[in-house]
Amino acid sequence: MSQYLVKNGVKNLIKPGEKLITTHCCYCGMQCGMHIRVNEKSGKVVGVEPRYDWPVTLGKMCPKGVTAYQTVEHKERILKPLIKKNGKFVESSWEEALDVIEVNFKRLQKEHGKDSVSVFGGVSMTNEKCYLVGKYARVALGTRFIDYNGRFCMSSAAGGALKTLGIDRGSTLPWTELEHSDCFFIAGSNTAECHPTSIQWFWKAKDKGAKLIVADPRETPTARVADVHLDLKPGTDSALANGILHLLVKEGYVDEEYVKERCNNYEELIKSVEIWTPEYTSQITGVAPWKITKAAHIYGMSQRSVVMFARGAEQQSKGVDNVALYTSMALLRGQIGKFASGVATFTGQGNGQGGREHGQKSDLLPGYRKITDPEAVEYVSSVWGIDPKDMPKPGVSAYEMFDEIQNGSIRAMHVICSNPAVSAPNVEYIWKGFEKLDFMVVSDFFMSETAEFADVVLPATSWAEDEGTTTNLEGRVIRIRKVREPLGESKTDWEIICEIAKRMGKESYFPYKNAREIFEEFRIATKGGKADYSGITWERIDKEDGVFWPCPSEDHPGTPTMFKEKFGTPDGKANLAVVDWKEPGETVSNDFPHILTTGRVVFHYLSGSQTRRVDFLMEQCPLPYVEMHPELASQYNLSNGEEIKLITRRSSMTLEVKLTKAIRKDTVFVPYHWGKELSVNKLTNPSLDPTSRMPEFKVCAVRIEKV
Ligand SMILES: Nc1nc2c(c(=O)[nH]1)N[C@H]1C(S)=C(S)[C@@H](COP(=O)(O)OP(=O)(O)OC[C@H]3O[C@@H](n4cnc5c(=O)[nH]c(N)nc54)[C@H](O)[C@@H]3O)O[C@H]1N2
Ligand SMILES: Nc1nc2c(c(=O)[nH]1)N[C@H]1C(S)=C(S)[C@@H](COP(=O)(O)OP(=O)(O)OC[C@H]3O[C@@H](n4cnc5c(=O)[nH]c(N)nc54)[C@H](O)[C@@H]3O)O[C@H]1N2
Ligand code: SF4
Ligand SMILES: [Mo]
Repeated sequence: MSQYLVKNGVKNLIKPGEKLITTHCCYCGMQCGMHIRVNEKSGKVVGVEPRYDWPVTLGKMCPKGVTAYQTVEHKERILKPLIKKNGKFVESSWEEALDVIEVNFKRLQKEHGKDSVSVFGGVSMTNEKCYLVGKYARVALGTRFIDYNGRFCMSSAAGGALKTLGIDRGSTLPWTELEHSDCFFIAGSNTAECHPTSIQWFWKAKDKGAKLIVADPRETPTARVADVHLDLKPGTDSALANGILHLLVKEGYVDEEYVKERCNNYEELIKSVEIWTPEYTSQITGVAPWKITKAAHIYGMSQRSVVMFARGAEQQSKGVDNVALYTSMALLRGQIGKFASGVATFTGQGNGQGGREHGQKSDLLPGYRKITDPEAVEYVSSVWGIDPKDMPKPGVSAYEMFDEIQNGSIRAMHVICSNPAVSAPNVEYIWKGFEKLDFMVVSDFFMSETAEFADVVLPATSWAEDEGTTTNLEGRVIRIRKVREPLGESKTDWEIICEIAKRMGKESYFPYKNAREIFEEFRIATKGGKADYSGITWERIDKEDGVFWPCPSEDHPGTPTMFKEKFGTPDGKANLAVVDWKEPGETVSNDFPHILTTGRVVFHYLSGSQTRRVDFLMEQCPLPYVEMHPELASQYNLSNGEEIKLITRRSSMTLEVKLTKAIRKDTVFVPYHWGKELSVNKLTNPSLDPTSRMPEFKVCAVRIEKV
């Protein structure tokens, strides 16, 4: 007799000798629902089945997701702690590795103060772990220097949302409503490659007549099917958005009543967009005036529209301005807080939303509380059982920590769940920083390019070996299940933190026996904060297919739609953005005449540390390349597949040319999923957004040389 796992009425066949564990994909913010196939006898992960009844992704998965299970039992998994001796890693016991960490952390803190030890976190971890990383830095190490990879990811989206709406919940509406929208304005998102399982919702809406507008310097697969493709020059989003706002105002598309009741700054906005005629906007953005007008008309006439953006618009030295201006389009149209309409950023990493709310950021405490707010410090200190006076001050952003290494303030770093040796901008500076550190620890399950710099590498468990929660791109808190026992001697990130805390004499503050206990403390720590999870229980998540925060009590239904009545600002009103366009951190010149932008391909994930270890994905996309328009290539007499040198003000690298008409003639694009000499971040500009401290991954000036 065949056996089935039945979920929400959907029957999933269980193969003989196997069991199915229901969880979510470890990679992007879509957090696709899946069942992992486990051999009952060996306990090993053997495959994956999509989860058709998961309401957000309905059984769809992408090439990364369907192969993610192969990383769990991968032969390159780190199974024992490693200590570098005479330049070579040697396997050690946990005792020995923890001894080395204890001695070095204590020595450095004694000689140079508590802040000399820093933490660099990541958000491919559960909420429980992300929360604990923040507490680890503040309580176990007592350092102000903590930041995380989300600084390179969601910080501008967060900054823009806080400025305009007062709360940073990535999406103001649930994804399941998208099929009822009649217009999508998508800026700087390669949706089909980076959030592939979203596309089904756009198709459903399109089948009912919805319109699609895409702003991207490249004709991505999503731009190709758009009604209007706004092929803007990289770094000109705030000009484009001002141009659209100008037309919304001039041509009577503003929902005057909504704006009057719910928004500030309308008069100022009218003045500020005055100069942004289609012709002037075109001069700055390079987009034809008729396209700008057509986009404004389509967007202006739609009744249930969603403005969406991703890193294309956000990873700029004015990412916050861009987000605030795009968000203002939705505000002028009165679209936020209503059914099937609103604004959304495409959250990047699996727990990019939850991971940014609970204290890995240099200035945040759990529940989106500010570490500079005495009341917040008071509250969180009481939950943690520490004296508020002992709460460290705010630190600095991810890239700026490397300045602190150079000036001698930071002497040690513990990198948990990130690979900045590939993914940080101006990466040769990062390499120098790692070399300069007196002591470096990395927690990872693979020997990443960052781990290679470490003195001690601790074997963390993968996503499949622990349970907990994540928060998907909608703001829906969901359950991650333990699929198998930890491989080798690997330990979960929270166990590792508890071990080090014990060595630092802070054992009593980290008494957890399981992830569930951390979750229960975390609920209390978030209570009353902007990101309030206190009403969410693991049981509710199971029963309700996830719960949307804020959810302040167990009888509160959660908040799928944000800002129905008021915004999260002190006066409850949204702040329309009144900002002009600014040049990118660096502009083209005779020496560096073209624009370089960077990003992703469907087959790889971030620094590639995981996906470069999956054969199928490497067969599809083994190496980085430069996308270039044939007309630009002809200036240099280049043909497809030829090697060229890309040179920026920081460094140079050699890459193959991939000719395509699907990119602007003044711009080249390189995917960033490779390390060392293949890392395009050797070239990128670390110019930072003044508020979000987001680096400008999306725009720098480049020269091309034939080799
Ligand atoms: N396949 C895959 N999927 C992923 C990831 C991955 O690594 N691989 N990573 C996940 C994570 S963490 C993230 S953050 C997201 C990222 O998701 P996206 O932001 O969609 O991905 P990117 O490729 O970084 O950039 C998106 C687009 O921005 C465009 N762009 C470049 N410069 C500009 C500009 O100045 N303005 C505008 N409007 N557009 C510009 C690029 O041409 C590109 O098509 O994806 C998530 N999903
Ligand atoms: N040029 C350029 N650079 C970029 C970007 C760009 O668009 N262009 N995008 C930026 C963005 S949006 C992002 S999000 C960053 C991401 O940059 P990274 O943080 O470097 O991304 P990952 O490759 O996910 O690195 C995570 C590491 O942690 C390990 N890991 C995974 N899960 C766990 C876990 O649960 N515990 C532990 N301990 N380890 C784990 C993985 O094996 C991997 O080595 O890159 C940024 N860099
Ligand atoms: S990478 Fe993203 S879209 Fe692909 S399967 Fe995983 S969660 Fe889904
Ligand atoms: Mo990201």
